[in-house]
Amino acid sequence: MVVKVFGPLYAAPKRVLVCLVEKEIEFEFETIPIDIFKGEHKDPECLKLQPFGAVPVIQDGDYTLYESRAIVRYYAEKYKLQGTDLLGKAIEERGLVEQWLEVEAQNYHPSIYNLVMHILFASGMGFPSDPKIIQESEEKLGKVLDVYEERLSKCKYLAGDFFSLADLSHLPLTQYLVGAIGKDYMIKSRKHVSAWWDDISNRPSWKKVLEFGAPF
Ligand SMILES: N[C@@H](CCC(=O)N[C@@H](CS)C(=O)NCC(=O)O)C(=O)O
Repeated sequence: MVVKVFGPLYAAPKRVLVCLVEKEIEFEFETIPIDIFKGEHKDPECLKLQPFGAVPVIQDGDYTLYESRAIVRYYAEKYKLQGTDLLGKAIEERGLVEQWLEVEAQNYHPSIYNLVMHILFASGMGFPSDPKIIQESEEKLGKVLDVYEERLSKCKYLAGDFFSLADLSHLPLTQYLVGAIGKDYMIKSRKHVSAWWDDISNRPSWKKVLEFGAPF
């Protein structure tokens, strides 16, 4: 069965791609380019697949799924016994994977997303970059990273001593933070966060996804 991934070059789709590579289904997926800067994600055909007008969407046979974190949970479960186990073995480990996935979505993502939008994309997307939002987002993200520093001083990865979906989910936007938006000091100034980032960003799966290219 070939998995189709719509909109592969952006951050949220990369969350899906790195999961597919970790689960060793990389030779069974096909990417369908969608240019969000040309508004292709709002075309009627795309809206039929993702009615909120965003990527990624996957089509796995006649099964369609959107929302990147739902998609990675789906594949981690569907291919539980193949490739890297991304969910933990015991139910308590699974609980912690889910907890840190939620932390990524609810605490980490909003601040880093604002930084990316206001530092990188504001002019391209036709809205003014707001220095107040940038400053407040950096402060909020710093506080979140302080919690991560404490957590990662006790275990190698967020959910424990095993790489999981929780860590994987941080890859795309943290890559912007250390790269294109030039705030790598936020990671490097925190010893345990820095060691964690070095570890997860050097995984062959992520290096492979970066080779697929990025618009920025
Ligand atoms: N919660 C969604 C967010 C997806 C999302 O924001 N995708 C971006 C690309 S990284 C997008 O399609 N942006 C276009 C838009 O929102 O108009 C998910 O995780 O799948």
